[in-house]
Amino acid sequence: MTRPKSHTVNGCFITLEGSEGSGKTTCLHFIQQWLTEHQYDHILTREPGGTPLAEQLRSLLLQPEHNEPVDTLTELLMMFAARNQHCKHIIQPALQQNKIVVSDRFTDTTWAYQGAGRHMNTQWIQQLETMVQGTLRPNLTLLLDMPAELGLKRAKKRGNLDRFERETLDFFNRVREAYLVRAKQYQHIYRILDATKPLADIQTQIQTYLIDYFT
Ligand code: T5A
Repeated sequence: MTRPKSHTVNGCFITLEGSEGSGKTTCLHFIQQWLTEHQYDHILTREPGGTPLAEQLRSLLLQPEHNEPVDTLTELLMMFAARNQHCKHIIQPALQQNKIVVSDRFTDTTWAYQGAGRHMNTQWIQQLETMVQGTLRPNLTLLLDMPAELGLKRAKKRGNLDRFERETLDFFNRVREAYLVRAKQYQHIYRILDATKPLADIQTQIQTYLIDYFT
């Protein structure tokens, strides 16, 4: 299959964002299929995670039970420790090789979950973002937006809730609101998708955004 139009990609960073169960992982596979069909050199990755060490941090972060309370600053630092490994070993090298990097979550999740959800000091997030990423920011962020109740219902269907999925509805309402505020603030990067729609409709919309971006 040929590309929609002749286009050279000089490295491009796409992120998928949204609350629990909004369909990010499902959409990631659709994007992979689309990029493969159109012969774009790409990698798929996720946060927290993406490298062996970052994946170990992910397991610790998602593990529901610990023998001590997880302090919110510890959580924030672990997210950025994992991100640092991810940026240095996966994202930046791939972008330098002019690949398209598609990540299931990135720092916008931190702004929404730790910033709004946990009420963490946003200056700390800002400082860590600069320290870890320098100027690295997504070129395109697809936000799967839906009422928090619906996403949690989908996530709960799978059973075995992780540490975040056990949070309150208020927490996830704050997360959703923070995403929508960021989408407004960074309109040139964000594209909002209605995650309550049937998957086929969402995929059509994603395809439109991808064609729009790459052509
Ligand atoms: N975290 C992460 C932070 O707090 N700070 C950070 O900085 C970072 C990076 C990671 C957790 O870590 C937190 C946030 C998260 O809580 P995760 O597994 O990456 O965990 O994120 P989750 O949101 O928990 O992932 P989920 O798998 O729950 O949700 P997805 O990927 O959004 O949803 P998906 O695709 O698995 O779909 C869920 C179900 O819905 C169905 C699917 O088939 C599936 O069964 N579905 C649909 N059903 C109907 N209509 C549609 N349109 C559908 N789309 C999907």
